[in-house]
Amino acid sequence: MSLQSPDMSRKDLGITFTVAAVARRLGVAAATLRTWDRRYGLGPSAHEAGAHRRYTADDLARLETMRRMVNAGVPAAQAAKIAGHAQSSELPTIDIEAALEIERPVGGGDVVPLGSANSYARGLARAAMSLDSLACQTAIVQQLRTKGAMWTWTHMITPVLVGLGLRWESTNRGIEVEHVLSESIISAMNLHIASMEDPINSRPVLLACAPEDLHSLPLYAIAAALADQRISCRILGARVPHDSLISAMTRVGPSSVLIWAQISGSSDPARLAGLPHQRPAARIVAGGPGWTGQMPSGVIKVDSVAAAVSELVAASRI
Ligand code: B12
Repeated sequence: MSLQSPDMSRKDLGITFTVAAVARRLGVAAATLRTWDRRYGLGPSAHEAGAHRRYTADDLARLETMRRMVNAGVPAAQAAKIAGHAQSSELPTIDIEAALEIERPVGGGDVVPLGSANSYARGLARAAMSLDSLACQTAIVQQLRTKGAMWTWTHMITPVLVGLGLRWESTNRGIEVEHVLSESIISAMNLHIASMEDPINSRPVLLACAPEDLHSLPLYAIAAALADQRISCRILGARVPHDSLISAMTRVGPSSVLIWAQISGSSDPARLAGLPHQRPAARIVAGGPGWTGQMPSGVIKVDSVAAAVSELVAASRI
């Protein structure tokens, strides 16, 4: 633990960090850091008379390496061995000035409430809280490949999104975490969608957000779940103006159209009556918790991503 890269020793000037600061920086609980210290000897190596032991920049770099590996699925004991024995040149360089920022107390709310979520969701939340896009993306891609899009969305991603939403609601903080996670989800889902071969549908499915809604993640989850059934989509993305949706429908002649509203008031259901009546007819599905009020006749309302996928699959098979 005493090895220091030339870059770090030049910059760290003996500055050390508390367990709480390191926990914040890495996005792991302080209790986890204590466990890593007790079990694997990856702990603070600086001593201060009469005070708690503190972490050096080198300790921080080793723990960062450990966290990255654990997030990528390496068993903790193996990750600790690699991180503990790594040469200084193999460790990430710690920018001391940026690291010092984490010494500032930030108040409560540094934990994402996850309830009884599984270990995949917990790993994803840790990676997101550390703003580690690559770890988020890799973890999601892995589960998309092994368990499919519906499982990954429902059991890995949704608990983290709900937890981040609750955290934001109670602390007004964490938009940067939401953005990192959102971008990672979109990249991972797009990779999964692009790997689909030989779609079975000749008319595409159109996916759009309601005119004032930025919550586009469910569109990518739906597209990835449809890709698992070899159904191809066109994703129009966030905040799609009504006229643009009409124009897209006219140009591609979809088998079905999904308009997702996550927040109430982001669209007026009455406007759905003005969508073109095509031949053959497109199934119109209004999805998400944001739709309130009476739906025009012929419009199917669904509350969840899973229900939306069922409707769109059925329309693609007619
Ligand atoms: C990611 C996110 C964003 C990203 C979107 C990025 C993108 N490309 O999509 C960004 C940062 C852009 C964003 C912006 C905003 N957001 Co936002 N966002 C979210 C977040 C965290 C996830 C959205 C999502 O994809 N949900 C999809 C899935 C997870 O939701 P769902 O299918 O409806 O699933 C529900 C059920 O499955 C059930 N559920 C399932 N499992 C579990 C487990 C537990 C424990 C619980 C309790 C429930 C539950 O609850 C889920 C949520 O209702 C949600 C939190 C949330 N709970 O949804 C807030 C949330 C939707 N956002 C919210 C708000 C207020 C905003 C902003 C207005 C913030 C602002 N002041 O600027 C803007 C809106 C801008 C706009 N015009 O659209 C509120 C909406 C409140 C409401 N009901 O209207 C939410 C709910 C956060 C909150 N707790 O207050 N957001």
